[in-house]
Amino acid sequence: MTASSVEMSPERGAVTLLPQVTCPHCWERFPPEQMLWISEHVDLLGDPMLGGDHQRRFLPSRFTIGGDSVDAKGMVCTRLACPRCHLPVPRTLLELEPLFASILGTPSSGKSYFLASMTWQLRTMLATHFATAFTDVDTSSNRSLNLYEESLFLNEKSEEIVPLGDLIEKTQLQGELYNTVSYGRQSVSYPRPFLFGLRPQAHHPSAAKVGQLSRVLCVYDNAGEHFRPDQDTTASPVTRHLARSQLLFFVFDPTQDPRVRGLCRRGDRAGNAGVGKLSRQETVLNEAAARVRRFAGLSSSAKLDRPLIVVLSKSDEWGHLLNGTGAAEPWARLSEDLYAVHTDAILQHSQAIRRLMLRHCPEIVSAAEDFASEVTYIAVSALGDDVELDPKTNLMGIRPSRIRPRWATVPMIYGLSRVLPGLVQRTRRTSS
Ligand SMILES: Nc1nc2c(ncn2[C@@H]2O[C@H](COP(=O)(O)OP(=O)(O)O)[C@@H](O)[C@H]2O)c(=O)[nH]1
Ligand SMILES: [Mg+2]
Ligand SMILES: [Zn+2]
Repeated sequence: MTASSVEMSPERGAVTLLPQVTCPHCWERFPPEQMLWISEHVDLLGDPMLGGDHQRRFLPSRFTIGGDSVDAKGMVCTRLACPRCHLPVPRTLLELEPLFASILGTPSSGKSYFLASMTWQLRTMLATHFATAFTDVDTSSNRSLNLYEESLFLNEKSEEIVPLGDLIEKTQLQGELYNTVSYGRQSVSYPRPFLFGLRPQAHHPSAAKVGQLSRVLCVYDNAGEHFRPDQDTTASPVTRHLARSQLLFFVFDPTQDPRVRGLCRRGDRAGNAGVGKLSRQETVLNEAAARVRRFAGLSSSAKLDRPLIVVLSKSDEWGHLLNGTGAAEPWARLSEDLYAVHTDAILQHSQAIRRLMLRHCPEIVSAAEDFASEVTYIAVSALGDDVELDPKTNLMGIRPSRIRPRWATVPMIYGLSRVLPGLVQRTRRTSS
């Protein structure tokens, strides 16, 4: 396969390959003809970089008429891998540029719940409001996230009160988040990206520019543990992609802040969401800022030139302090089936939160505004207002049928409107 060759795909006709492919794991860029293939034959189990239970990677010399490769034992192969780290690269990345988005925050700040609610709702919201398809790029990359989504939104115990901490199992999160690669004696852990195709649909006003506007959205859920100052060694470059990310989401959990906690709806009840140890959350942001500056080669006073979105989680607990802003989602209708992001509504909401934060946790505002020249504050609840106390266990829980995320898609859709304005439009008008 060469850079200029054309591949046929049944649903879209001829597609053009990009001259350079970006690996979503190690972020190396390389021409598509250097791509490795993943062998299929059982005798070819074992890859020197990935270990004994991974199929060997190879540079093919034989192809089928359909353009798939053939491994050393004669099996047809369809899956591709990065020539540097050997991790799988979905084919969509041969056609579409990646768009990197990183979520960071302290442990238990609500990153995984937010991510699951966001992606579940983006699947419908982007299609119904923004004429954009949002899909998993393949069946394997987003497996653990699909499980979180199912646990929140397709839970079998939909009418029983499920303790909040049990909706997404913590243990399930750990090993699934990283891939380990050996470079000789050095092993490196890469955060596992969640990969989504973003493409304008036929009725999108810019549908003709599908090639320019489509992306593979690569989202990283950074376990907060890795933002301690000593944690980003070469062996675990967990935060290097921060420097490459066009969109940064910092999840701040007001219920973990002792000064806000007393004002929360369910404040100090046992089993409450924020019951983990109270932590200084701005240190994570300061550390992330230092790393981004380091990897991007910026001076220590330079500000990030991309939008930083501070996502304030668990707003079901503290949203009443905002006196009503954020009631309706900030979309303005442009036509029957097309909406735009209503920028004034976002701005107003952001300013209300900023005032609240300045009153209660000013160091978060300073840390964020010191890091990026443009900071937007958005309050979300991954679960909604029906969190309740289970009288039997005295733990906070929710009946899965009553999960109604609040503003969970707003940070990403707003972010997309900033970095891909041709795909997601913005307006200052209210609905037409
Ligand atoms: N009340 C409330 N609790 C939440 C919400 N999102 C998460 N939580 C709670 O916060 C805990 C930590 O969330 P999680 O997403 O696992 O945090 P992570 O470590 O940042 O990924 C969960 O066990 C939930 O109990 C929310 O929207 N509202
Ligand atoms: Mg998590
Ligand atoms: Zn790679």
